[in-house]
Amino acid sequence: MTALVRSLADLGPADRNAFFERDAGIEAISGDVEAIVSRVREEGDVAVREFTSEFDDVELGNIEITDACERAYDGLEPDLREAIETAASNVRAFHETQLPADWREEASPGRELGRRFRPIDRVGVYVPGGSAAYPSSAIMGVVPAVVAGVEHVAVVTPPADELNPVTLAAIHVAGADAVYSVGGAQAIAGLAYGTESITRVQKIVGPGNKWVTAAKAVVRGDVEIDFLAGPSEIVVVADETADPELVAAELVAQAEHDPNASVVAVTADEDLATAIQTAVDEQASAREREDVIRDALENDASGILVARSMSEAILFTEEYAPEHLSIMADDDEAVLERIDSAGSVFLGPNTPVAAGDYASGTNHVLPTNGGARVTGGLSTETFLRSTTVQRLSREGLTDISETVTTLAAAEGLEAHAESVRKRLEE
Ligand code: HSO
Ligand code: ZN
Repeated sequence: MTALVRSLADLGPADRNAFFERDAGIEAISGDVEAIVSRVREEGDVAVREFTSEFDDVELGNIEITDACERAYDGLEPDLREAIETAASNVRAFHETQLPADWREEASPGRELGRRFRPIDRVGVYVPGGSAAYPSSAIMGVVPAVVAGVEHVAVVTPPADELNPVTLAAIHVAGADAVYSVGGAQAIAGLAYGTESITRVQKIVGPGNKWVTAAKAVVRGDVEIDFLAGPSEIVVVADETADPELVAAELVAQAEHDPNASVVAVTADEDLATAIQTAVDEQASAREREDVIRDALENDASGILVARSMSEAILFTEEYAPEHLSIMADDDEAVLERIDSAGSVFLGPNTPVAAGDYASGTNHVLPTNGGARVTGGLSTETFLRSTTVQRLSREGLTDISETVTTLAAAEGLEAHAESVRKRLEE
C-alpha cells in the first residue's frame, strides 16, 4: 500500500496546500445542475418524474410517500427500532439544550432590550439514499428542526425499487411531516421552488452527493441552505501515549465513507506514525469496503504526518479546520484549548467518531472543506430566526436623544432626528 507517513516540514507548498484546499468537486457539474434546477422550477412534477426516470431508473408513482415511513417502522426488527429510538432520543435531548430562551432586560434605566427566537415555518431535509443510505442522517437533520418547533419538516430521499426500510423508519421516528421520494438535484430544486406535489420550503439542510451539493449552491439565494458539505474528513492529533490501533481505526472508519474522504493523523512521534501506518494497512485489508478505504487513503489530502513538535501538529490542525477532530493525547484538554476550527471534537481513547455519527447525541451534519473556520454543524439554531425587541421610557429616550440626533444630522436624515425630538417636546 501507499506509504502514508510524511514529514510535515518536508511537504512542498503544493502538497501542503492539498490538505487545506479540499473541495466538494462541484464546479465541473454546475452547468448540468443549473439545467436540471431550472427545468424543475418551470415544469414541476413532470420534470421531477423525467429526471428520476433518467438518473435513478425509477418510474415514480406517488412522489409523496409519508405513510410508507410508519409502515416501514412497524415492520422493522425490534433491535433496529430500539437503536433508532435510542439514537433519536439522545440527539433530541442534546438539541433541546440548545433551545435559546427569549429575554428582555434593562440595559440602562428606561432602555429595555431583548431577543426573541422563533422557528422557521417550512424546512427541507435531504436524506441520502441508494448505496449510501444513511438512516442516521435522517435523525440528524429532522430532530433539530422538530426540537426548534418547525411547523413543516419535509424530507426528500432518493427513490428505489425497494426503499430502505431503516431510513424510512428513522424519518418516521425523527418526526418529519412530509416525505418525498425524490433525490439528487431535482429534489433540491423541488424543495426550493415547489412543485404540484412538493411544498416549497424556506431552508434546505443535509448532506448529499456532489449533485445535491451543487444544486444547493445553485438555489442558494432563492432559499436558505445550511452549508455545502463535501466528503467526510478527520484529523487525529496524537501524542506518544496514543494507541496506534485506535488512531488507525478512526482513519479507516471515516475513509470507508467515500473514495474522496480526507483522513489525517498528525503526531510528533515518528514511531507512533510508523505503527499507525502498519495498523491502517492491516485494518483496511480486513474491511469489506477496502477499495473505498484505499482510495481515500491515497487521496492527496490524506496521510500520517510527522510534525517536529506538538505545537506544529496543532497549527496544522487549526489551518486544516477538520470536520471531525479526534484528540488522543495525554493532556487532550490542553490540545483542544489551542484549536478553534473544528466541526466536532472527540476527546480521548474511548470516544470514537462513530459514537457521534450515530448515537451520543451530537449532530453529524458538519462543515467540511474548512467550513469550520466560519461555521458550526447543524444545531437547533439552524432552524430558528431571532428578532430584537426594545422599549424606551421617556427617561431612556432622553438619555440617548443627543446621540441619535447628532448622528442623524451627520447623515443628513432630519426626519429621523425629528422623530426623537417630537417625543421630548414641552
Ligand atoms: N461521518 C459522517 C456521518 C455518518 N457516519 C453517517 C455514519 N453514518 C459525516 O461525515
Ligand atoms: Zn461516519
